[in-house]
Amino acid sequence: MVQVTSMVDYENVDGVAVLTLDNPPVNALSQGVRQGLLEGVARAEADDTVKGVLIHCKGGTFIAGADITEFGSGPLEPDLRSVLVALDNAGKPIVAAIHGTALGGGLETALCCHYRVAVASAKLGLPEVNLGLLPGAGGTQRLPRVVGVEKALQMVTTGVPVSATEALEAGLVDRVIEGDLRTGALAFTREKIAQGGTLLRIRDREDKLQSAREHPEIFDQLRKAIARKTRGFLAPEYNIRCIEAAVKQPFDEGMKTESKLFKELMTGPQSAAQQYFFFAERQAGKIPDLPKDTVELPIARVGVIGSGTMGGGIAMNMVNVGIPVTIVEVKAEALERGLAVIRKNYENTARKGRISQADVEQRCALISGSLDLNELADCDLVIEAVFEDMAVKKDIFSRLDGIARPGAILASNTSALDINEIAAVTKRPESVIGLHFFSPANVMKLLEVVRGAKTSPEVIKTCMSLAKRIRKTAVLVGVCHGFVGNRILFYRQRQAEQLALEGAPPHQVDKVLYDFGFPMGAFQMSDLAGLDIGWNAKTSRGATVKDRLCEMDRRGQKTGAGFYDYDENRNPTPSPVAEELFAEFAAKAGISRREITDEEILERCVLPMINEGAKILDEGIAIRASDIDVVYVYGYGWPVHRGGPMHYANSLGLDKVLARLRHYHELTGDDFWKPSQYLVALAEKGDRFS
Ligand code: T1G
Repeated sequence: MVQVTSMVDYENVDGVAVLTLDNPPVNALSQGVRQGLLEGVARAEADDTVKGVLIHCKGGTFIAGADITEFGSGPLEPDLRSVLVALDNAGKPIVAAIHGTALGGGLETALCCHYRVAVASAKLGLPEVNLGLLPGAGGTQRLPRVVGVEKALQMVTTGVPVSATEALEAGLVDRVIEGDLRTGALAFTREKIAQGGTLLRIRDREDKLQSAREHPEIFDQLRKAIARKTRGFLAPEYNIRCIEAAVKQPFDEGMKTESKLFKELMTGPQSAAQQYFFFAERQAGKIPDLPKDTVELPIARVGVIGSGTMGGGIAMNMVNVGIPVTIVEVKAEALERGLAVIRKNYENTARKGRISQADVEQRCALISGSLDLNELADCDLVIEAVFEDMAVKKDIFSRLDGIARPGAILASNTSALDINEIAAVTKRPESVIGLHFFSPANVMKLLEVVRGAKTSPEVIKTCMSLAKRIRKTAVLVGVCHGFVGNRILFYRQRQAEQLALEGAPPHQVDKVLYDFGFPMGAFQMSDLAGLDIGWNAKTSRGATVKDRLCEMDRRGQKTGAGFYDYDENRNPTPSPVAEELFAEFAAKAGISRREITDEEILERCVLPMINEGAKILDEGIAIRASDIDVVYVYGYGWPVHRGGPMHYANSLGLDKVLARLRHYHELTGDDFWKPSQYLVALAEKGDRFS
């Protein structure tokens, strides 16, 4: 065994040069790996006793891609492309042995081997599009030559990997290895050595390109099909152009096209934002003040109080990963309705082929319903998901405190209320926490985990770990009204309504936010959520446009009208009623209305979000700026190609953000615009949100 570099070993095993990569945690193609591959292949080529080469990895996975942490620094020799040329031009058969995930540059490396074998649990993909990039080491030119153009298009534009079985069917993998991978791969390599014959390089294959040459319309068909989902993103389109180049250009020309488009993306703001977000999402799971040896509590059974939209969605998250749930309601018909909705959701998913009917039955069987809170006595975690009213929640937690077993975690799904106040009615404040799911709870990735003043490290660690188990991205936040996401949202919504008073019709405000990249604008979002959240018909006195709309029973999509009018398919049309109300309120307030530019609308909606984010950091409600960005991308649809409000502020420059906040503060005299002291301090030092 020879150590070629610190990350690559070389061993001649009876005529097969085995290159073993060891670069934890994911065997990324760091400089030491690239150097080791290049020298290892050269050594094998020069050694006459070597008849073939096997590349495999230690640890949990085959190469998971280029080393993203190297992207910011200048190119470190040897660059990946030159390493892969050496593999591609080798005179002896090279086999890649794949386990875990062969992704990005990892799959591109495997595509420059003559053969690929994998264990059944392996996955293979080109997820660069998720980083705002495209495969920059020949993946867009080789993959279609192996799996065909349509499959390649799907893989590079979605970034979704394929299983080893799918890869075998598509010809991406030559054999699925049973038992020990290294042993099986060695035997396979010896077979190929014994077989002899001409070594066929993928770059020389043209057969899988013919169909697309005859039907070039498939490219525009795909563009049309993904237009809505990829709106505003450059990378999907650039990936398509590279696959088109593979079909229309000779291999080497296609490689030049790929390289040119890769560089354009790599130097652009979108991939910077998406690379930033890749690490931001992983940072969110790191809690600095949680002792390393904090014990994680077992969660074997969960109780959910409330079988409404949120309660049902929360329950689904748990049974999706095999955790049994007891749902408690106060009325039988509400419970039956809630259980029926859960089953209907699963059956719809099964109808789309995403789960089997057996899955539906298995998951529904894990949910039991009850009208008796005492049924939750043996739960390890109880999540309250009832009406957003503090008195109701306090009553429930006080009763629950006497029912739940000692050590059970008591969580509220409240979207804004004070967890400390709820904890105070129990004898176990150390076990009380907020688990703020986002609607629809079984779909949205974000989970705001709200730590109370007395919440214990064990409870925090257990909830952060549970989030990962139910495939959510958890962000730990502190207690304030609205925590992180909704607190920032309140500021955007207030300014959106102010803009409508001053003359920008709701649909103009919404279009600006939609064009920025949000899935919908402020007013459409309010209509979707319902204008009557927190509204009380008994006490309502028409003090705001929203109150007046609720009093007119225009409470949003659910009543067919709110800020917009809705047809039977819930398609919105601007509502004269809402616009007249804004004009009426403006007149009463002595506001002279005017045409407002889209630029002003965007600035006045986004700056308050950034400013509130800075205050949240200053108050310690969020651990880091990137956590706020994770909340906004995963909870509110902030376009990931703009990184999140705090990353966006950095890209604007905090000095500019501060100057504009001061402009509006002076113009309006309203402290709504008063810049956060923390932001002032950063801007004046020429700093950024870290
Ligand atoms: N580079 C550097 N670090 C990486 C990394 C990478 N490619 N992938 C993961 N990590 C770190 C991650 O930050 C975390 O660090 C730890 O590994 C565990 O990750 C030229 C240009 C492989 C499926 O996009 O999808 O190749 O937080 O928490 O849940 O064409 O990581 O522990 O300090 O995600 O088990 C293409 C990205 C790159 C794959 C494992 N490849 N990675 O998931 O662990 S661009 C990717 C993943 C490229 C070429 C192009 C996942 C995973 P820390 P983790 P996991």
